[in-house]
Amino acid sequence: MGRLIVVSNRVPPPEDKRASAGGLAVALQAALRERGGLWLGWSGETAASEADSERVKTRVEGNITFSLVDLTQRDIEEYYSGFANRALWPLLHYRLDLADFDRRDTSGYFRVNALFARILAAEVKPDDEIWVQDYHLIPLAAELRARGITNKIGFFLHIPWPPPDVFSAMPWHRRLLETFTAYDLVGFQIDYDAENFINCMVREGIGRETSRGTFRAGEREFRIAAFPIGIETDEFAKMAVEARETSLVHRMEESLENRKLIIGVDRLDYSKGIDQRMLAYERYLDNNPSSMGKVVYLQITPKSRSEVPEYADMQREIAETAGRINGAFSDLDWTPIRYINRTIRRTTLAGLYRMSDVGLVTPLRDGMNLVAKEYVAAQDPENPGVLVLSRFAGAARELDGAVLVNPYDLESTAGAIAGAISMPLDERISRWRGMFDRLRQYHVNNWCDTFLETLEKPLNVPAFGSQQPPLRKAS
Ligand code: GDG
Repeated sequence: MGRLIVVSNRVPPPEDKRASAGGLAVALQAALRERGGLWLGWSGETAASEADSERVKTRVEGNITFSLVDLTQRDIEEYYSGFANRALWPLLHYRLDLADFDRRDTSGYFRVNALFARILAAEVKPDDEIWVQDYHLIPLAAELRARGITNKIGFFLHIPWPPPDVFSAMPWHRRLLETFTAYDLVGFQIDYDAENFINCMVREGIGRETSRGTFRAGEREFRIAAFPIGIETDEFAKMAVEARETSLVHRMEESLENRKLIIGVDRLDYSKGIDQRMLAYERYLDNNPSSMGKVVYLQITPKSRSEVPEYADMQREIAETAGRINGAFSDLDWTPIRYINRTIRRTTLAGLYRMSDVGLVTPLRDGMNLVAKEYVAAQDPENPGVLVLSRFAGAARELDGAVLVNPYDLESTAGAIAGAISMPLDERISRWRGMFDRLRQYHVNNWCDTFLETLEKPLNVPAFGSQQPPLRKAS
């Protein structure tokens, strides 16, 4: 078996700075270590000139080589902040109102993909397998094929895929769709995304499904399937047990003075529905006067993509909503919302999940949502909290013990919060147990292995067997 090559927008930092790496980075590195490999991506640094971005920096850790590319200011603005985060991100999260389709950004996006392909094509050996991660790099395989690369290439999209009427609002929708045909396997988080994608391809007349999950477009035939991403369940559960006893988490507990705790954890992003969530909590307080002074909602929201204007606006709006609710409801010795606008250590986060009575995860649209899974993994089996989860998160297709909500419906979300706060222990345990068992069975390493095994399989062999997580009934 040849090496594995992973390509993603960003590459994880060196080992000594990686203390709290998330499950995805750890799982991909485990897969790379197994076969030896290469991880290519943007360094996060700005190159002084175009010539400088062709000079790849490498870092070697055991049998993994990390290849880091600096991008010019123009590349960063057009490819990353522009097309990836102001066109594709809102479009794929169904937010046409926030999308900015700019010609220059589009050509910057294709230009940077061509740059990565040029760099990679010089490195690829005949039996290497290539795994491309996420929406920043959709045209990469097409660029590699144009340079004569015939290796197996897989692609996994971490975020949702919308139906044709939404996707076709982007002026270059067909051009982008056509580039997918260069892959051997295109993976999505859940079946709904895969279905939407197939509908987009068929609507554009690019090809047709020949059998379930196999798609033909001209001379090329490739697979399309769902691979719901998991977490490092047991490791996270262990971390939560340990973190629960740290002084910081004890301090938090003391400050609560026996009040119930609701927790929300999200990167500051409009897809996460943070503003609506605060409004639903406000509705809950309004509807339940007896809860006044008895519940605290902790929202941890590290800033992200602050260079994108829509994010700066949203940051202000959420801060205003939190301030307004606190102004209206606070008492001398109680503040209903604690809003933290910075990154918390991963271990502390695990301890905070464990001590929370309710995990409030209400994105307006989300590929999967790992916070929902981490919250479940962190719970005390004898006294677990309740997960209140948006039906528009990919995780809702899996986590059948969650209380599902429509985040646009403030009244029913408020009702779900009330129900979760007062849920009896036996119901909490029975809801939690099944979810936890499932998360243990479909660990993030399993996600990684299943994707790579499927990429290796010939098209006439059924895609996957029992290792693939079954999805709950559509609701
Ligand atoms: C994309 C897709 C998909 C958050 N705040 C802090 C912190 N976090 C960590 C969480 C979790 C991760 O960030 C967020 O993951 P999500 O899955 O919730 O969301 P995205 O970042 O949007 O990820 C998503 C995912 O890709 C994987 O495929 O599930 O749908 O949008 O791990 O714990 N971590 C620390 N401090 C924080 O303050 N340490």
